Amino acid sequence: MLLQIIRWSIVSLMLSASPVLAAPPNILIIYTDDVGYSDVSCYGDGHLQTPRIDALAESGRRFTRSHAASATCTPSRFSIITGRYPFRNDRAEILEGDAPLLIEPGSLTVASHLAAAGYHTAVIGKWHLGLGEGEVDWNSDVKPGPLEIGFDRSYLLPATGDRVPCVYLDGHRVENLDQNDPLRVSYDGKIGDWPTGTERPDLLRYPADRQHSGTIVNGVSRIGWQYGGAAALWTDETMVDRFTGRAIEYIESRAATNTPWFLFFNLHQIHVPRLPGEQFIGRSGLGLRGDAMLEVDWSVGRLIDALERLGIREDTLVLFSSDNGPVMNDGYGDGVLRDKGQHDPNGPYRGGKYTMWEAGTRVPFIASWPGTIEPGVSNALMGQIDLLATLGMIAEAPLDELSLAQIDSRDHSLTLLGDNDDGRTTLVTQGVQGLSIHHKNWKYIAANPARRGFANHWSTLKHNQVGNPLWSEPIGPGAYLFDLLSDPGETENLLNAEPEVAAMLENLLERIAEDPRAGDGS
Ligand code: NG6
Ligand code: CA
Repeated sequence: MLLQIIRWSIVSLMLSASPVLAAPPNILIIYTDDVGYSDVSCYGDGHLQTPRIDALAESGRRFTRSHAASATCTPSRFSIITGRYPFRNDRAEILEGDAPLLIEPGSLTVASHLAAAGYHTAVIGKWHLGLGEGEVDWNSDVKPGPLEIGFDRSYLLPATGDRVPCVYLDGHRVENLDQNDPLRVSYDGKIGDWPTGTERPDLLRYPADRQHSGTIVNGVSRIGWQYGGAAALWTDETMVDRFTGRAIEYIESRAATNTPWFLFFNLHQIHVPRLPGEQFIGRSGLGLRGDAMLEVDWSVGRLIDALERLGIREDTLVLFSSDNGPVMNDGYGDGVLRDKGQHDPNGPYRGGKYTMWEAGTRVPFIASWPGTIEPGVSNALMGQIDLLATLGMIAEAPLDELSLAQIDSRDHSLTLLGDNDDGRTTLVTQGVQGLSIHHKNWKYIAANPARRGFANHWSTLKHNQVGNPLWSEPIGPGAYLFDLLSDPGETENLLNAEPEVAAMLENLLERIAEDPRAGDGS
């Protein structure tokens, strides 16, 4: 820690003659949805090409051993924003579209911390961290939300694309809402007279499972029921363009000021429903999922072009990652399994979204800051959990000891910026069935997850009736131990061969669950 502080003080001193470079960088996090390890071509198998993301990686540091905090969205986002492992909050599970805000206003967040350090802060895109305090009235101010936990600006998709309400939220207000056509939302049962997927399958572009057979919007039935707010409905096909446009407008508006900015940019691609813009349909040759990935690449390219056009590329740290691993069938019969060709989004890793297998959380992670980060590849163990402390350090606002004692986030700025290759020694991740822990070359998947309150989402997910095979591979009831160095595909369970290691990791996991200070500071 001390070292980092000294490092930054020296950098500030050395650069004090050059105000542009001396300033902490702008920070852009491009956070994608359900993008697997191998969906980006510089991590991949060559079947799906993402040239603009590859170029970003070539301009910076590409991490091969980096993990989201969880194999699903809400918990991963929770951990980026709060710096706390999601299992510390009982509600940090996949939220419905009318769930209350998960993060306490006034608590430490990456946005509030960077704001206190002098940053202007914004979140654009998918939120899925709840809004309001329960019983949200979508026709008046929807709050508390991001603006109450440290963001200065917000433009959101409230939950997921497959959940109602299918509207954008601009600050506290539903965008384009006609007050004479009030928006109503329910997760308890049908409301209003808009048709549902169950009633009118003939209106659907593609079939849906029971869970996704609620209100039909734009030819797709969603989870939950919505009625009213017709003028405010989104069009899925223009969502990426809409978010990217809003992000560029935000960056342009901030470029005119002297204040650094932080933009948490959350694309909904390539989550279901996969409805990419017309110009991408058929372009990947790998079905809608591949086409959606090309749209992600296009969005990344537009953002980088904007930074270059504004002359702030070298003043901006750009991070690219995903909230969890890949999934094929996730509620809709959109043909992606049939159309995927030779492309394997997992790379060499087992499992996928929802699971504690490696592909559940091991995702692409790229850090690019031309002129500061030397291009290269790092095999250091990294976790999104560390972004709060790491970005705090990069913003020249290291977290104090009191905050660090209460959260799991730790400063790994030296590894992020390429000054060392240390990363973490220990990292906890989770899937819907429970917790796992990485420690050096080992990975331990804990047994009996129910004891940690994960008795879970599994029951809902089982109802997924669309297509085969299953959405991903469930974990068996017992514990697992793998040596990822020799067995990255998690094929050989060493639990019985290495009982001391397993006991040590079970114990370490228990201690971290009790107290963040037992987690990894190195
Ligand atoms: C699940 C949905 C799935 C997806 C997921 C959230 C069912 C059967 N499945 O509950 O389709 O919406 O939630 O994905 O309802 S995430 O990436 O936002 O975590
Ligand atoms: Ca996701």
